[in-house]
Amino acid sequence: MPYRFILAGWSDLRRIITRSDIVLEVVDARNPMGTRSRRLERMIEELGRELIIVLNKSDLVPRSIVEEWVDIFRDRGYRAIYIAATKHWGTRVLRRAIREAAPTLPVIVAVTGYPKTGKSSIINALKGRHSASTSPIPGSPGYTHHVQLYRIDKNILMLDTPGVIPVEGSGIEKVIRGASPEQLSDPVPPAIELIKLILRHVPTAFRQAYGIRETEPLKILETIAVKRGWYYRTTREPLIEEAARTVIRDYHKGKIPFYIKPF
Ligand SMILES: Nc1nc2c(ncn2[C@@H]2O[C@H](COP(=O)(O)OP(=O)(O)OP(=O)(O)O)[C@@H](O)[C@H]2O)c(=O)[nH]1
Ligand SMILES: [Mg+2]
Repeated sequence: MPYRFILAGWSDLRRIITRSDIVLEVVDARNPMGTRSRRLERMIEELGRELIIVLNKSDLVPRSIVEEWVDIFRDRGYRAIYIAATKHWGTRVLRRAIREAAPTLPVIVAVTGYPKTGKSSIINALKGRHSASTSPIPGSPGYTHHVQLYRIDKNILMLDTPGVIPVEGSGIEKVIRGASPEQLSDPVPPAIELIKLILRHVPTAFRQAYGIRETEPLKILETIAVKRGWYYRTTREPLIEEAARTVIRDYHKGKIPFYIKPF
């Protein structure tokens, strides 16, 4: 990834954090530790803003497990809650957490997180029927029309632009952190790592998601390609690149059963 892109990402994040009182760090409840960013958390602390860790997609994880994760974060001194944005579960809990963390009222909230963690879904879930009303940021001159505030509650304003954490790390780390297949030079090695990781935690995952009984990652990719009729035109070999992209996308969409347990 070009250095300039990473720099721009972090400076955008800093700007968004600076303009808010409370920052939501949205993590994937299936793998909270793999989708949090210490660098983001340090930046929020440095800038003296309040952090709330939001474990989203909790519908994909047993409740007892997600509650264990929340306890782990709270034991370490963080504010943490869990929700399932697309199901509109936990929005009331989130509003309450925001009010409790608010240093002053009205309070401005920013939503940050790695790609695909559900930032937009959270903004939409919170906007709900109040979505039409927007208002300018109080006392913030020079603020352009590019970023607006939504009033999501009497005393809660939310930045409409989510802060996307730049994706860094190895191939599999990038996938876990929401990098799309197009952002990977070759989707096959990270997809194979992802399949291995999923199988370690849920041995029947690919049977459940695709009806495939294979347990060898490359075989799983080949079988997906064959089932869907994806072949190289020249060699008639299964087009595993396309299958790898499918597995990565389906993982992001939560179509493959998987979650990590604490410890
Ligand atoms: N099962 C489940 N899926 C969710 C939930 N929230 C979001 N998703 C899905 O996760 C994917 C990403 O959601 P978005 O809200 O677009 O995530 P985002 O963080 O805004 O993504 P980017 O804008 O790409 O950074 C979509 O396929 C959503 O439907 C949730 O609570 N449960
Ligand atoms: Mg989004």
